[in-house]
Amino acid sequence: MNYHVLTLFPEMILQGLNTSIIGRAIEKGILSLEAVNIRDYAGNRYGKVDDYPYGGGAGMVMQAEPVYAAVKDLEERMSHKPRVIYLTPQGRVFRQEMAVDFAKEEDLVFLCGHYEGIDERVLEEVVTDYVSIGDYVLTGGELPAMVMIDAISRMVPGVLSNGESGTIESFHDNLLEYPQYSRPEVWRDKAVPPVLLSGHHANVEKWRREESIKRTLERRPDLLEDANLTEKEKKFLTS
Ligand code: 6GU
Repeated sequence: MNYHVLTLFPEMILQGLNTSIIGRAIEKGILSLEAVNIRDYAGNRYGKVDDYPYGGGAGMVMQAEPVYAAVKDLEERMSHKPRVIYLTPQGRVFRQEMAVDFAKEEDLVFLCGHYEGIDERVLEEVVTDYVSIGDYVLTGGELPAMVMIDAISRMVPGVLSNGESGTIESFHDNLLEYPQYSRPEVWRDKAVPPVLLSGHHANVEKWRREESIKRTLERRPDLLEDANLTEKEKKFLTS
């Protein structure tokens, strides 16, 4: 997976993603990360890439041509047309299924806007996916791009060490993860649920499934509509 991030703040992307699991995957060559400074395509000596909005109003708008030139320059170096993701609160809200889908791509281009956004005309020309990370407003697309890159990367084969941990966890099947416990067996008078010490694998699995469903009902009931529950589990929920 090769990530290409178009931004006015390349150092933010490079610093934010060179640690921990993602940094290791880049070192191993499973992922690559390139941050392109849109300012390098300004076409003037000052690196100015924004101007006042037509029709008036507050703030500045990022102009079409520098963004267009940066995207075209990237595309010329590729043998196929990549998906170009524009980070915007007006996009489809990012979910785990989308991370799984994006992880199948060879290249992904992230376009980060700032100020009051980017001239609509270049968005119409180059953007394939409009994505938001939730219903609140941020100052730019860099943090959302980093959030998406983190979530997508852990779905790329070889990035996580334990092959299991990419699927058996929160949002697999639209259920939240079951609670986890480690040593000691008793901590401040709180004991680990006995079934986890029983060594009875089937009972452990049954308990975890029930805890997942209970927890989802309590904290994220909205997820249950799309969860894959058995008839018996559905009855348990309505009882
Ligand atoms: Cl993708 N961008 C900005 N600027 N704000 C957001 C967002 C994206 N997603 C939620 N809020």
